[in-house]
Amino acid sequence: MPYSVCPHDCPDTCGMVAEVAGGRAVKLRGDARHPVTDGWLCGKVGPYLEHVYHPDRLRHPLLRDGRKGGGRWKRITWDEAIARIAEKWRGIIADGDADRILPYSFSGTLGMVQMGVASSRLWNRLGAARLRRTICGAAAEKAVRATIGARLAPNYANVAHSRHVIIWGHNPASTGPHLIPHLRHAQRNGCRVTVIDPRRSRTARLADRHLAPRPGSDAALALGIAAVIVERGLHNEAWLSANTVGWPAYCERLREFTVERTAEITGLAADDITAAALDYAAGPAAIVTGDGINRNRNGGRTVRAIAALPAVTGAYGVAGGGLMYSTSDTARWDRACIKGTGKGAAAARDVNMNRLGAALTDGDGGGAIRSLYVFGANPAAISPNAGLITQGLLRDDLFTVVHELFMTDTADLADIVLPATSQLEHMDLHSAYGHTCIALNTPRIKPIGESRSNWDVMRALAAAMGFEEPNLHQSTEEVIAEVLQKSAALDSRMAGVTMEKLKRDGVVELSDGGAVPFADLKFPTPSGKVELYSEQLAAEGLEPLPDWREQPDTAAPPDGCDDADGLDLVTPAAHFFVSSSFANSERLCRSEGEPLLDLHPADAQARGIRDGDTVTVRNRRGWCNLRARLSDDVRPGVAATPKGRWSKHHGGRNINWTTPDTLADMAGQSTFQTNRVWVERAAAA
Ligand SMILES: Nc1nc2c(c(=O)[nH]1)N[C@H]1C(S)=C(S)[C@@H](COP(=O)(O)OP(=O)(O)OC[C@H]3O[C@@H](n4cnc5c(=O)[nH]c(N)nc54)[C@H](O)[C@@H]3O)O[C@H]1N2
Ligand SMILES: Nc1nc2c(c(=O)[nH]1)N[C@H]1C(S)=C(S)[C@@H](COP(=O)(O)OP(=O)(O)OC[C@H]3O[C@@H](n4cnc5c(=O)[nH]c(N)nc54)[C@H](O)[C@@H]3O)O[C@H]1N2
Ligand SMILES: [Mo]
Repeated sequence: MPYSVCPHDCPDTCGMVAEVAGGRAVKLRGDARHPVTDGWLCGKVGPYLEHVYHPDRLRHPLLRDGRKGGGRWKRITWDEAIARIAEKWRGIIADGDADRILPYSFSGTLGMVQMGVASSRLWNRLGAARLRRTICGAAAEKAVRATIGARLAPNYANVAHSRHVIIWGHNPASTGPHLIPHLRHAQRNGCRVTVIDPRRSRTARLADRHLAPRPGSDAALALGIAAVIVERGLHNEAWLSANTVGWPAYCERLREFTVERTAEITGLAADDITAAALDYAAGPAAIVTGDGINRNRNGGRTVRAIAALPAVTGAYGVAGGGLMYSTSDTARWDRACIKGTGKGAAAARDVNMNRLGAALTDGDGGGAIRSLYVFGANPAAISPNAGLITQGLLRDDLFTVVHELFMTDTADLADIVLPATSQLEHMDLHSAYGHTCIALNTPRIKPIGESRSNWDVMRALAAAMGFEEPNLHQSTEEVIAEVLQKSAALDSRMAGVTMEKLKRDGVVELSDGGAVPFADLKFPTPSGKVELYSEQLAAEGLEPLPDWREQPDTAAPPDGCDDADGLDLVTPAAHFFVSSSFANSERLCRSEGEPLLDLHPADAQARGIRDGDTVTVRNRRGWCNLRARLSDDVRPGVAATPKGRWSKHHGGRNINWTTPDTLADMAGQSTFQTNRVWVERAAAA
């Protein structure tokens, strides 16, 4: 059957069914047969057809006409666009500067071809700089792999067996909404839910208990909770001895995190920490978390400390227990096939995507980037230290190509803009990070205007560059067929996932939906056990045991500001946007409301700020204006505003003009939530 898959960055990766009449998609609904989608779509993707048929969709390739960012464009043909890009790159390569060509992409689509293949094959062959994909969950991924060996997790339905669920630094009511019915059902059956978040998120409103710690203090909280459990003898000594490495050393570490000290570090009441610990120990208890918790300077340590908790009570491999972080490693894909092994496979240069501004300006240790090719990403709006990125994009000697559905903040600053297809217009294969289904998205309508898919553009570029490798010229369907076939050779469960089956059924559930990973107590770590102590991390010079440190923003206060007057700003997901995607939808902007800064009334009063005032949020990196909302939804000392706004809709700046491009403690991770800002009433315009 013709099947559609939501391509957006979300653990739910929904199955969708589009009705088409006379060549036009007229209706889109969630697939009722999909075990996670269960027939309904979220508030953002429900109106997806408005996105597909949005009057602002880019329809033709465009060439800059006049100064950068001047907003004047000339329509050109695809042939001319491709020829110009190839000519520019041949020149750069002839200068020996292939590694100063940078592809920048991330989460516009999570498709295996339109993102996985498209972000690697051509670029490896070119010998371009390799983008380190660290903006989202790199530290958490590394921490989870180091602790339990792989990103494996029970499905959402697992919480039906839980007596207690801790949702930690994660807001699934907005960011993975198909968990919520399972959670409500569990609550009706007596399960208690604790949400740990410095602000009262939509998920916190559903909880039985809300703990609001200081941002970046969660590693201490996790260690403090473990300490309470161990001190009362509620830990599972036999399980720990049999199934973990480093239990004695970890125990030693816990002594540093008495409940009193944990309370002091986190800003929580000691009694609340103890109560949460006792609930967790009573089990079966699951911990649900995502990548939001790792986007701070303690990101890796935090996830290490959280991932240790299920071992303390022996909750790994138990129905209703475990760590529900990510299912990404469920299927074994043939990564070499996906990525292609061109002669540039060992890239001469890595560019950490969180340091894009630096790479575009002073080169960040290499020569400044000469050509940037952006697809499936909107860094001028959504990457950290956006002011520096904008400054880099304005460089006259930078040749920027942006492949997009819309004229975004990033596209505004390009030399060439190429029109991209939406998910209803191209083919792709999707696995998920919140469940274990694999699904095939098939094209349902003709491309809007002259738009082309990511992979089709790259095939054209490969041809223009004279690259003859067959894997640069396969059709999307050929790519998928080959990857499926090669992956089946690596992973016997993949043998059932064939093109024929996917074309017939749309979605295939890989493991049986109720399976709890690690039930056999085999962990794919070097020791085969849960590694509370990680030799691997030690060998890399990283902290081998879970740990917490005070890790403040590294930037000094702006001139004339006192350190003590700074606020910790968190910028989590917006409910009605996905990162900056959909923030150009009139309907969804209306639902989301105007951009607000949540301030605690005490912090507002100390600054003479009233509800509804326009305020300037600033630090050494930059500033932007927002409207203040006074609310005890945030704890004192913390301010919050969602990510996702397009700068050009709000006077040319958004909150990412203040966010840091400092890297976290592991894996070059972004640190959006270690962001100290100073807030004052805006000067009257
Ligand atoms: N509606 C919507 N859905 C999305 C997205 C979106 O933009 N909008 N983005 C998608 C993407 S790219 C991702 S990675 C996922 C992310 O999904 P989540 O993991 O839910 O990430 P966030 O919303 O960034 O952060 C979750 C919560 O962590 C809190 N938080 C921030 N700092 C701390 C801290 O130090 N400690 C604790 N305990 N909590 C903290 C925030 O207040 C927020 O409520 O969502 C995906 N789904
Ligand atoms: N302040 C703050 N900023 C954050 C975060 C935070 O917590 N706080 N979180 C970060 C996180 S977790 C993430 S993952 C990043 C996400 O950052 P990005 O990956 O840049 O995601 P989007 O902003 O959604 O931009 C994706 C763009 O891809 C385009 N697109 C969609 N489909 C296609 C396609 O098929 N082809 C092409 N060529 N284009 C397509 C869309 O129109 C959209 O403009 O944002 C980060 N930014
Ligand atoms: Mo993300």
